[in-house]
Amino acid sequence: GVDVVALGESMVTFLPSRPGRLADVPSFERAIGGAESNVACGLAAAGHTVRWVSRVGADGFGDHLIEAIGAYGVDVSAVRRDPARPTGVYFRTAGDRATDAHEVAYYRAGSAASAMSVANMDLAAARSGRVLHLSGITAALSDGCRELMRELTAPGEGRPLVSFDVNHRSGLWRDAGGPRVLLELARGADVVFVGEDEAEEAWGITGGPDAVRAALPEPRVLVVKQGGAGATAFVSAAGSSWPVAQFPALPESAQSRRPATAPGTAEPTAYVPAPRVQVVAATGAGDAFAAGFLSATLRGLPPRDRLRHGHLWAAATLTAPGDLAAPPTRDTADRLAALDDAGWE
Ligand code: KDG
Repeated sequence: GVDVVALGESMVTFLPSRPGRLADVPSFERAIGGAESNVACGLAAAGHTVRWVSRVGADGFGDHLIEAIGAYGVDVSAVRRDPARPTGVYFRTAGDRATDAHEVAYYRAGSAASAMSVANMDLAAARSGRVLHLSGITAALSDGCRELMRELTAPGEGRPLVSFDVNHRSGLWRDAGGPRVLLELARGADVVFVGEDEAEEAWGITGGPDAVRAALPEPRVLVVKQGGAGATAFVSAAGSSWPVAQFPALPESAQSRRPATAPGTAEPTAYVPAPRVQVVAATGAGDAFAAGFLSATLRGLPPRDRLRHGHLWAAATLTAPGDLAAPPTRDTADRLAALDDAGWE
């Protein structure tokens, strides 16, 4: 088995050659995107063993995705080609510097990956890692994809530890059921990543990380990302459906201070502020954060350091134009993560 399997749709991504409205951008540069394969590539670049499981078209874009993701060191042998459906692509514009407001144009309806289903995926390959990383994007792609997500997150003997990034993309859902499906999937996962803004948009939760935890008490690990401010991790010993031995327990000393008081929560919680960086493009930063957090988790590091690695990996992506940037080397990340608290204010 491998450390991590990531399953989801990847797309050839077209990055604008200059800022401005989609209507005005004259040319685009080819890159790759896909929330789950972004996580896979980051983890593989950092030396973890990783497999990406997906479907792509039997076309040149599919060739490119397989080659580019494989070049990061990700095992792509379980990726299937669909001769009848194309590989999805998307175009985006450069974000406004202050707000990162940008346009996204997806061409993925009817793509090879949108036809992923319980029947046409290699489920054994999907379950072949210690961790299975999934995201809410997949559930939005089609009914078959939604069923596949339910199958992969169903409790059962031999289920890998499921890591789930909510990734609410309101534009992808064809009906109003998205928020409920995402909440169900999150409840069934072991490690959940969600943005504070995302929790408000999808579920109407206001009141910060504690309110998100109150609504989502099941996952053993819940990470609430607070944008440029920081991130909070809740780590509980209870309610775990997977072997604790797979996921090192937390020493008491690892618990770090947190900004807000948490009424009624006695569980270990860590808050780490985000380093301030000049954002070039925010797309993919959440994936990098998840990859850094998972990498530190697999290495048995305490919650504070998992969050710090998440932030450092995210910073590498925030300061690059594409959805994906190589993470800092383990050495560099460890040195930066070891700075004292003053360095992390
Ligand atoms: O998280 C980054 C992704 O959003 C991007 O790479 C493209 O997977 C993608 C999506 O569905 O938006």
